[in-house]
Amino acid sequence: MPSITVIEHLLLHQKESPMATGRFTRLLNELILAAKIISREVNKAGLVDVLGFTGEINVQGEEVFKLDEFANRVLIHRLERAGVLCAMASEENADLIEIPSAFPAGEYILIFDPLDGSSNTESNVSIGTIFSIYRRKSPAGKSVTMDDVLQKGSDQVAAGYFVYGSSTMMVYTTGQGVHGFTLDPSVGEFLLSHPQIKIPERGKIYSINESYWNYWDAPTRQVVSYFKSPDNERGQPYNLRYIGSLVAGFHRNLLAGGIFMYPADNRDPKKPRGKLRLMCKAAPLAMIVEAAGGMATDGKMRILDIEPQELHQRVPLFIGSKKDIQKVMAFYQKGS
Ligand code: P6P
Repeated sequence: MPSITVIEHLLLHQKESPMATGRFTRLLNELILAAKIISREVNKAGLVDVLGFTGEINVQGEEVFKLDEFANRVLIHRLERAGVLCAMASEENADLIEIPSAFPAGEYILIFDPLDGSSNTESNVSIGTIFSIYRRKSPAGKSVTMDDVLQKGSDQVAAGYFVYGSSTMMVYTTGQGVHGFTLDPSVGEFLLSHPQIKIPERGKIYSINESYWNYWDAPTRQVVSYFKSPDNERGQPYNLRYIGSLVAGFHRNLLAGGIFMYPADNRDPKKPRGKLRLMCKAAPLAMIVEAAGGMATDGKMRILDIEPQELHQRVPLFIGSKKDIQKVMAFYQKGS
């Protein structure tokens, strides 16, 4: 297969798409450049002083890793000057990131998690950058409001992630199929390697942190018991694969089939809806999994239908193969 870059693919295969515009390709190009810089730093993390904590605590009350901060800075630096955004939001920043007046503004809004799973950097586990793209709702020229940003996941115009693992990959969708590109470091280009990704209807893998068993409600325990029992529709237990890195776990399940779960638990009264954020993690991955034929729910409703109330709100997440998600919803339906 000839080597096709991301932009060639976008222009070749989605020319009828409203996303095959010069401004959107500019946005993708800047995201790709940021990812190449982050990938280079992640891949040499063990050799230079970018490991470990910065000693700071982020807006979520979590320790900030140097690579987190580095990735966040690279993305903001590249994207603020691209001339295609009117606002950005990052998991690492409490409020909206304004586009400095020195740079031209555009119509898109970018929401991202600069380095998901970064607590794993020290153990060389794959980590990733997740991004979500919306169009502003208010007319150009006016200042951007939180209303422009707090849009349902179904309003995303594109979503994707970069996974920094044994190879660096980019997976994204504009709603017309899900496509995977692998970075060829010898030419510095992401080349099409996984066209039209489709997630198997039923998986063989379930991914969850079972150490929270005692903090889950009854329907959640029934869900987990189902996947580890031989008496399920598969006729044998699913394999448990959990590496504490959402992007890596999601990517494996997207290709092989399976379900990733991070349910609500009662460990922390301040986080009754679980740990994962809706806007910079769940919504973009939900757009991708649906475009690949899968599903994503909070247990009761479609992730993409949730009306966000605040930028960093959290959501229980069940995401992956369609039949496995339908089973989860049936348990919660019965339990409600
Ligand atoms: P726990 C990483 O911090 C992350 O956001 C996801 O990448 C990962 O799946 C999850 O948190 C791990 O959380 O509670 O299982 O350690």
